[in-house]
Amino acid sequence: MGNNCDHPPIFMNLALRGAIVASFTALSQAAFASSVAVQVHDAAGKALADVVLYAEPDNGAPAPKSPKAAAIEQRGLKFLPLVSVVQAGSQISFPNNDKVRHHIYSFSPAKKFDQKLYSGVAAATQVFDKAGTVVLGCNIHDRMVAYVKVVDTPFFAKTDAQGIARIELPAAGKYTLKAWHFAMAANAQAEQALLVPAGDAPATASFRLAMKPPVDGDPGN
Ligand SMILES: [Cu+2]
Repeated sequence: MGNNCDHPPIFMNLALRGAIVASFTALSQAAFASSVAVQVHDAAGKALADVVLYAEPDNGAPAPKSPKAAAIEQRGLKFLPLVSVVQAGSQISFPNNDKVRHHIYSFSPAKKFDQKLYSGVAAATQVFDKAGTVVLGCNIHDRMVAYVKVVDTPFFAKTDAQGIARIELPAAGKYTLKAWHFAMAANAQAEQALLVPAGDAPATASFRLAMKPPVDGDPGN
């Protein structure tokens, strides 16, 4: 009996842990009744990270506006993250966490701006209000590059190192699912119809994106 009295706490902990895991699972399924899990590979079958995926509802209703603030920092003479996705109307700040100054610019039609030399958080926040692709560079450091994909929908995600992304959706129904990668070929098949069935199980989709051929003489390729 004495032994038994020492052991119950262990069993209770295990049971409690199981109950907590189960209730978290139930909660997350309830909160996101509809979603789509997307797997992206390149033409050779290699998982592709940093692919922007976004879903536009097919019912013609305007997408809800919920722009969120984002940040692209500079650290180690790099922009971080390399790829950002925001809904049109979102603000992006550019904290400089390097000891040197940077000078950010974009010539992209979707968002042109020029942020003269600065350090710390002196750079003005920029509003990205037009859908499109924005390429950022630094006038001082030629190798610095970042991409901002501005989309007209709040339903988006970016693939992880395994080439997987999950987009939470407001409801079951028909969507157009689009993919974008900064190095994809102009003729890449980057759009597909998506039917999200009612129910708890996520819909699934996959893309096989053709990439641009490597540039001759580029040691990175
Ligand atoms: Cu720089």
